[in-house]
Amino acid sequence: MAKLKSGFITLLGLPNAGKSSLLNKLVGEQLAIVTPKAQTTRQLLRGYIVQPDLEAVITDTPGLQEGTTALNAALSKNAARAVALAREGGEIVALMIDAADIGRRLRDKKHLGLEPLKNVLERECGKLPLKLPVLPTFNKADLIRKHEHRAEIEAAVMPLFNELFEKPLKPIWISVPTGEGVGEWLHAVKQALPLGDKGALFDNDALSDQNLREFASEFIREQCFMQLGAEIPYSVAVQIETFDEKDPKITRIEATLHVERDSQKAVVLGAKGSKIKVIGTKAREKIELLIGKKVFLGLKVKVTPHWAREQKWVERFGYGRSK
Ligand SMILES: Nc1nc2c(ncn2[C@@H]2O[C@H](COP(=O)(O)OP(=O)(O)OP(=O)(O)O)[C@@H](O)[C@H]2O)c(=O)[nH]1
Ligand SMILES: [Mg+2]
Repeated sequence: MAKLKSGFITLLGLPNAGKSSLLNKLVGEQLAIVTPKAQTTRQLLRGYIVQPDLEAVITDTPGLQEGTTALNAALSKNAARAVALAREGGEIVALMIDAADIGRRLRDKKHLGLEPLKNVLERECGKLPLKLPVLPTFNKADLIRKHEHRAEIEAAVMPLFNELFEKPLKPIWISVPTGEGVGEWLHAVKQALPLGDKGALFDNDALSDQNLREFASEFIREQCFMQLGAEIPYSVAVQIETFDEKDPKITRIEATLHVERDSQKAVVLGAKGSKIKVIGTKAREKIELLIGKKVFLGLKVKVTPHWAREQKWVERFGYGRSK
């Protein structure tokens, strides 16, 4: 059996660092949803990198954050769980830093704002430093062009890496839009991964059903970000009620959009249902592209008061456990 580098890569970082953007860039498809807002991703999303000498499953995680609601806590727990899983498999974590944000904070003489990384990892993964290969990934390099600024940012952040992980690898600077450093990043990942059998990581079906449901749910949330005002998307939970692939010609998906208040329901529906219609049409088009099949997408909107504060609902919507 042919051998190549093979294994799991977990993308980790604060909200808005650019994890989903990098996943999309690496898999060459717009799988994960990306928005300028923090706390976009809610699911652990897997993508696949297949090259002649590398096969990897790359997991995008929700940004680590302190749990002020059941939802925040569950999302962080999810991401940290991904790290714990990676640790068992001896795989690699890419901890991503928004270098532009650190640059601004240094200039304004503010806190670096990285405490949630330490707090969450310590709480969820046990004693620090973690024995796990970690690749410090400084993203948004396109916004920090000067070499001395990069050096200053790196010097400010690396002590934290050394506190969190036993032996961090050499940091790499990347930019998702320009592609700077992405080849070098992939090379470093390849070096760190073990040799394995070709095809060993994948079942034939590159995207599992579970993953498809999660992508579908995220695509619907993406359209909420695109079509609705600034705050409402954070109050929307998407629950996939039906994902029926029995008919070879059309996949039937039914989903409920839970919002927290009546007033939000009215906004999501729009005048005579016009908003929910656009959300549904656009999300359906993306889901069809992903699964390569026609999709029927039925959406309903329901008020589930304060769902984000209640463990029961957060869990039922598939966003994980907060405890
Ligand atoms: N200039 C620049 N912007 C970037 C880069 N990478 C990502 N972005 C932008 O940063 C914002 C956040 O990107 P996401 O990929 O959604 O970030 P994330 O880490 O997945 O965020 P969460 O899902 O909230 O944890 C988006 O507006 C991206 O377009 C980069 O290399 N350079
Ligand atoms: Mg994301």
